[in-house]
Amino acid sequence: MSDREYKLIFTGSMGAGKTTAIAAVSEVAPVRTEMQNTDHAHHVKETTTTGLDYGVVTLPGGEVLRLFGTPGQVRFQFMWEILGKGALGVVVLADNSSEDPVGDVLEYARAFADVIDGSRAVVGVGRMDVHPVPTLEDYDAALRGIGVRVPVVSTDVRQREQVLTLLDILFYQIDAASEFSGAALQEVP
Ligand SMILES: Nc1nc2c(ncn2[C@@H]2O[C@H](COP(=O)(O)OP(=O)(O)OP(=O)(O)O)[C@@H](O)[C@H]2O)c(=O)[nH]1
Ligand SMILES: [Mg+2]
Repeated sequence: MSDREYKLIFTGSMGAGKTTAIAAVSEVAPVRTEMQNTDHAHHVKETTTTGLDYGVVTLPGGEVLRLFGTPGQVRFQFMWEILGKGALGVVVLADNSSEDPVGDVLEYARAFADVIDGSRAVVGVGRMDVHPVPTLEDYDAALRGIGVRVPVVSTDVRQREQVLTLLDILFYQIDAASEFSGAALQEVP
C-alpha cells in the first residue's frame, strides 16, 4: 500500500448499519459476506454480516480510504482483531433504538482501544430522529469516562453524504492525533 492509503474500520452492534454505510460510499462494488439472519432476538432484519465488509473511497485530496466493516454478532468477535490490524482509525456506529446503545459503543471503543488511541475515532448515532434518547451528550460523557475524546454525531448511514461526513471527521481526527504526537501519518503495513 502507498503512504496515501489508509485502512479504516467500521464497527458497532448488530444492525447499527456498518454494511449499509460502506455500501453507501464505496466506489467499487462492496464486498459483502451477508447470510440470512436467524437472530431476530437481537435485530429484526433479513441478513447479517458473517465475515467482513469491504469498500473503497477516494478523498478529494487523493487519499484512498480502504474501509473494513466488522460483523456485529458476538459469535464472530474473533474477526475484530483480524480486521483491526494496521487500521488507522475507527468509525463506531450505534443504533439509538437498541437496548443499551451507549454500553454498546463503550464495548467497541474498548475492543478497538489500540486503534483509537485516545482520539482516532468518530461515533455515528443512527435513528435519533425517532429515538432522541440517549442524547449525544450522554455518549460523550460515557466515552470521556473511559478516556476517549472523540466527536459523536447523529448519522443516517443510508445517506452517502452523511457517511462521507463521518469519514471527513475521522480523517481530521487521525491527522490531528499524528500532528499532536509529532509523527507523520503511518503507512498501512
Ligand atoms: N428506518 C431506519 N432504518 C435505518 C436507519 N439507519 C439504518 N437503517 C437500516 O438499518 C439496517 C442496518 O443493517 P446493516 O447495514 O446490515 O447493519 P450492520 O451493522 O451491518 O449489521 P450486522 O452485520 O448484522 O452486524 C439497514 O436495513 C438500514 O437500511 C435509520 O435511520 N432509519
Ligand atoms: Mg453488516
